[in-house]
Amino acid sequence: PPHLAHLASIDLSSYDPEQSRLMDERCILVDENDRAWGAADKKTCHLMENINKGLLHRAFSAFVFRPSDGKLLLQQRASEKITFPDMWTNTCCSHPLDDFAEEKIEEDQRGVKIAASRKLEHELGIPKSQTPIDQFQYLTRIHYLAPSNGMWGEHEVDYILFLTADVTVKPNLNEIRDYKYVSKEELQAMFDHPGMCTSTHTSSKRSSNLSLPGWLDNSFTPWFKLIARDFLFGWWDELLIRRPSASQPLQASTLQGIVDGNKVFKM
Ligand code: DMA
Ligand code: MN
Repeated sequence: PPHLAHLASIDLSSYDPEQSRLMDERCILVDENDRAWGAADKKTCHLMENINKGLLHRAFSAFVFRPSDGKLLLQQRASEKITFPDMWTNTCCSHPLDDFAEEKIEEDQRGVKIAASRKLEHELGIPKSQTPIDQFQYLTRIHYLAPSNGMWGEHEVDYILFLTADVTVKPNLNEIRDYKYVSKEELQAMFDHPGMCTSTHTSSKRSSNLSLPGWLDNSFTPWFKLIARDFLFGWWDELLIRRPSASQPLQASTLQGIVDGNKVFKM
């Protein structure tokens, strides 16, 4: 195990109190092959000082699609978030926690699916009854490293999960600032012209005044850009193509076997 930074010296008092409190959650530490070897609090895991020594933890990225039209639900992270505030990203990301025995189950990726259902409720207010564990489709895992601002960043083995479901969203404003459903074309347009990332639900606008395309500036989280670049659009096409008929709902389970789920893709 790497020698970790002295955490007592890191002061969270300038951050949002609720987000500071959540830094005490305990993440699952893994090696590059996603073998669990320990646990550490979220603060320890997200300090670049520790990440630069190789500290790596397990995470998930959930993508929720609307059955009727195949649109993807995006969220904009709240300004209160300590890492990657205000950025647009996939439906929900977080960590399976060492604090809960059921979130450590590796068979059928059950632990990360349980964590995804828990966080979809916490961040977006989606009742757990609308996100049954068995309905999540695991696609693959990516290993990536991305600095955020100042001393914070991400270094994760991230499980990509798809779910097609009708969900009721009641945003937790400490977590998400905004949300919207987008088609493939609409998401592509957001990447090409990030200044157009306005909302369908609130009047909030993006804070960035850069004119760089969204692929380059801070309009989107780094992991969402990586997943979009290498995987998302292809899988989304498959999801729409494999739809049994226009009147039948999309099923994420039709994507079974589309990618090597045993692999950890290093991005
Ligand atoms: C962490 O996401 C997980 C990934 C894949 C980046 P997050 O920062 O939204 O998680 P949390 O809100 O639980 O800290
Ligand atoms: Mn993380």
